[in-house]
Amino acid sequence: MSYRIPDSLIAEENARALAAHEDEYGALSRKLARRGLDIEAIAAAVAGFGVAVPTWGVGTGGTRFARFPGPGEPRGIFDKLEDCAVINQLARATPTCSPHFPWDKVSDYKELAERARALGLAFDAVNSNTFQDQSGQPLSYKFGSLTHADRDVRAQAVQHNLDCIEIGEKLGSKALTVWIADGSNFAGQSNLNQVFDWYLESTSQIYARLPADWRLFLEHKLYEPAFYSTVISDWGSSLMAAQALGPKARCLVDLGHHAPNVNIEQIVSRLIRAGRLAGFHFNDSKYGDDDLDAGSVEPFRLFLVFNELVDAIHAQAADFDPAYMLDQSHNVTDPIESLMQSATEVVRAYAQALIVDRAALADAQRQSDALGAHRILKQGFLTDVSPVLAEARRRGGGALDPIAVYRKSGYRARKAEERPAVAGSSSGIV
Ligand code: LRH
Ligand code: MN
Repeated sequence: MSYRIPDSLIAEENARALAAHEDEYGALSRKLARRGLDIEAIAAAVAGFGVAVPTWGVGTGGTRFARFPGPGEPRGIFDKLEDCAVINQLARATPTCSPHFPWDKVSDYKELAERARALGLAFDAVNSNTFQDQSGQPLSYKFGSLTHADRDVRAQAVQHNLDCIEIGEKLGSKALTVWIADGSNFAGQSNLNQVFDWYLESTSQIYARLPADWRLFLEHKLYEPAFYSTVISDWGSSLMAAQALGPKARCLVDLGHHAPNVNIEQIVSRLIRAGRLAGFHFNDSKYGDDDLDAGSVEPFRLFLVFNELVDAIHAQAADFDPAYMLDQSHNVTDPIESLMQSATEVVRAYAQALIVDRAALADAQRQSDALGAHRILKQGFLTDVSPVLAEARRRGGGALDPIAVYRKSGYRARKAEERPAVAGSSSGIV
């Protein structure tokens, strides 16, 4: 029998911490009330917010140099779903997960959908993969996929994406995320305009096969693995493609896919304005696509992104229903702990943005009161909303302190017994 963390342990640990929690919740409630804010409204909004877990982030991640698997590594998608269920059981913010194919390939997707349902989980966007060659694959993606100079390779890549849509339909997903590594390492290696034509030619064939209620998420990335040019390198290329393809095509913002110091919150604002914001791959970074834990390097930037999202909600922006997903690589932490912490930091940024006094901010902006406006905005970020996040978890049956309960449960050690170590690849992100 596979070990599950008993809800009784959560209840015991919550009871131990309840008095202190109620005191802090009361203090925050009074602080927000002095600002004319109702903490119960924030608690309700937080309880209704969810961010998807990347199935590829549940196992230990790595880099091109090495990957150091930990104990109790998930052996496949069924183990990954079990771990996703623990993240949601304790942190109550991740009711969905985003699968990646063929990494999560199984013979029976109906069985997979049922297993997820039994664990209280659903599937968000499915991710295709034409950035690696699979064993037995007829044509290589070494020189590209959807934009390869050889039409047969492009056709192979298109077919893989159609297969992912078919799988996604069986899983109840409503979107396909397409990130391609296509690009070049030398000036002259590819015609920068021709490859964009091939991108549109290929993605329009995928777009044509989208079910009516599906979306196509186009994910841009500045560089890596291509180091001279990347076909969909920025939001401009992504938006041009989305607008050329049709209304179901949207632009996905992975926070790590931009040059250092790029104003990502303004990109978000522009994509919202265009009605083309697909959603997010949340993570954090200091240099490149570091895939570090969300909120662990630049929490203020994450807050500023949510400030644009809450502003759009207030403005009832058209065509606004972004998908919130994490996309991280956990190379030195227990992935379950990192994903619980990161989901909590994403919800924190949302709650902080919710308590910004938007009327006062608009006033200060109208009066060009630069510092006044900044202080009003920053007050949201500087307010410790931890008590309302904890209360939303507690009311949802989760843990006041998810990581403390997880460590107390001994879940990882139990999984190490249940899951014999698999000979993992010595390097690579998964
Ligand atoms: C590319 C990316 C993409 C995934 C991959 C695992 O860097 O962000 O979203 O397919 O990571
Ligand atoms: Mn991503």
